[in-house]
Formats: sequence, structure tokens, C-alpha cells
Amino acid sequence: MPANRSLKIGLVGTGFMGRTHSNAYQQVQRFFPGEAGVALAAVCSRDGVKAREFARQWGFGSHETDWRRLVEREDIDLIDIASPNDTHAEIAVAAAKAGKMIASEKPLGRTLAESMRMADAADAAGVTSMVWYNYRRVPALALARQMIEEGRLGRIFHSRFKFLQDWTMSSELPQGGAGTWRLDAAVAGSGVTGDLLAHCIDAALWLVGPVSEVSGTAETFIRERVHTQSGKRQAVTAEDASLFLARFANGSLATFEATRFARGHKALFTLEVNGEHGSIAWDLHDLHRLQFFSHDDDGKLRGWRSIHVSDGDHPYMKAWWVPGLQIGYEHTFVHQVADFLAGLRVGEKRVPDFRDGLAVDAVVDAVLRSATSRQWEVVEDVGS
Ligand code: SOE
Repeated sequence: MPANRSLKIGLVGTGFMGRTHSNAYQQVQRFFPGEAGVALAAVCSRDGVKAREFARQWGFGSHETDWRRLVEREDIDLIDIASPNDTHAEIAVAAAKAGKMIASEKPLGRTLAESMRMADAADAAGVTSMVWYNYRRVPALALARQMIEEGRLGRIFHSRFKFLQDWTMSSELPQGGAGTWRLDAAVAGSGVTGDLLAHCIDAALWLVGPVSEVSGTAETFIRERVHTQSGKRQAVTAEDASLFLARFANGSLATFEATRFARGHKALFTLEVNGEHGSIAWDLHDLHRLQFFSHDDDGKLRGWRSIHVSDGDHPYMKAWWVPGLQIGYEHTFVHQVADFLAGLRVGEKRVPDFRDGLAVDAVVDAVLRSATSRQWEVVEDVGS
């Protein structure tokens, strides 16, 4: 793509994620003016009224009701997939064949086989891809990664990851509608493993390195729900809770937990990494703070310090307000687009791309296998 023209986006999906992506495309040109512009060419939803209204609200130039039209259109450079998981593979493969760049929500496919098809299609077509693991772009986590790369933690021994919610605890909640497709494994592929643990796994692979084997267990606490469309009671096929132990290629050990049944928690994503020289800890509810303990500190001053990651020296923060002022969840998506555009400008791959998404899905697959087999399972080598 020539550096002097805008990247033209065709977005599929008008739900929660469609909104986060659209907001990012709008904001990136205002706060990262050094990058190429973004043109919101078209949005697609099966529901024409929704598509038209979304286009008006978010500034898309046109709308479609069939994603195939988006893929055919010559005025679109990048197909962004923010529709439910059962649509990802078909759209991504068609987009790759049409030579479009592709961005996809996580997880890539419903199964490891679908995710592989997506990554292989992007590679075969030689198109640039991206998967929306937005939490990597929280400034405090980007700083954590820099600190680990600089060796400040030394050899890593332990890490622990949690993503806790409570929004599905009511047995009155139906399944199969907007948002609640996440409870139907036929659409979502899995429950919290692909939805929430995937974020934890992506952070783990990025901060700690490859996972070699896992031992997991999962549970569906409410086994039947009314289906939104049919009004009939149906089996719930996606797991409500999923926990696992992991062994990493570097010899370190980790615990992971995700649930939608932790009363009082809405989106408690926390992580901690313990190394030879130091530890870091982070909590999405206090996303600017990175807790850091350095054993190298002078003994009498040694203790956990709380770094408010909001200075001009901190990743991404220069683009926003003045030092000390906060940003939030939506900015992580803006940062991801800014990094993607920077990659295009200099002709370098930016992560996470589909290969990285595939690596997460290989761990998801091993966790689900282990929950069924009740054995340790080896993570498939997907060559990422
Ligand atoms: C709902 O569980 C959800 O929106 C997930 O689908 C997202 O991936 C997560 O970031 C927040 O919670």
C-alpha cells in the first residue's frame, strides 16, 4: 500500500467488538498523525437497518448485508472480522484469496483446524494479518514486556493469570442471542477457554514464552438455558469455568483460571510473573499501575513499588494527554491499529498476527483436550 494513502477498511460485525474497532480507526488518525490515515469504507451486518445505522453512527461511507460483497469490493484494503466466531474462518479464507489484508477478533477459529486454515490462507496469499489481542497494548503491560526483555526479572520461574466475570450466573439468561452466542459452543467453539483464557494465554506467550504442556479442568454449572430464537430449553455446550496448569518451554510453571461464575467480578484480568531478580503484577481494573519488586534494590529500601505508567517515557503515553493523566480500555485498540499502521509504513510484520493467534489457539485446544482426557496434554507444534 503506498504510504501516502489511507487504509480502506471493510468491517464485518456491528456488536461490542465492531464498536471498539470503529472507535480505534476514528481515534488513530487524531492521536497518531504520523501514520497513514484510515478510511472507513464499509460496514457489514446481516441486518440492513443495523448496518445503515452503524455506518451513520461510526462514519462508514457505505454498508453491506453480505460479507462476500465486502471481500469483492476493490475499494477495500483490509477486511476486519468482528462477527461471531463461527464466521471467522470462512470470511478470512475468502479475504486472503481476494488479496485483502485481514484483522480478526480472537480466537481465530472455533477449532484448531479452523485457526490453521486461517493462518495458512493468509500465509499462502502473502497478506498481512492481525489478531485483536488488545491487552498487549495496555501501556503497563507493554512496559512489563520491555522490562522482561531487558532481563530485569531474570530467569522466570512462575506466572499466574486470571480472568474472572459473573455475567452468566443467572439461570434466566437465555442463549443464542446477541452477546449470548458465547454460551453456544457450535458458534463460539468453546466457552471461557477461547473467550477469556485466550487473553491470558496470549499474555503468557508474549511475556513468558511458549507453553509445552497443560493439565486442565472445566465445568458448565448451568447445563440448560432457553434459546432466544426457539424459546425452547437447550443444553448449554460451552464451559462456564476453565482452569489449567502449564509447563513452559523455558522450564517455568504457571496457573490459569477463567470463569463467568465469580460473583462480584465483571472483568478482573490479573497477572503476575515471578523471576530470579524480580516480579511484576498487573490488574486490568487498575490498568495504569504496574507493580514491580526488584531484589536488586538496596536492601533497606527493597519492596514492591507501584509504577503509574502514564509518563511520556512510557509506551504509547506520549500520544495522549500530559504526564499523569489516564487512558482506558478503548485506547488499547487504538494502539493496536497504530502499531499495525507503523508496521505497514516500514514494511515490517507487527505482532500479534495470525501465526501468533494460532499459537494461542493451540494452547486452547490442548486445555480443552486435557479437560476431557483428565491427563496432561502436549501443546501441538503449530510452527509459530
Ligand atoms: C465477554 O466475555 C468479553 O467481552 C470477551 O469476549 C472479551 O474478549 C473480553 O476482553 C471482555 O469480555
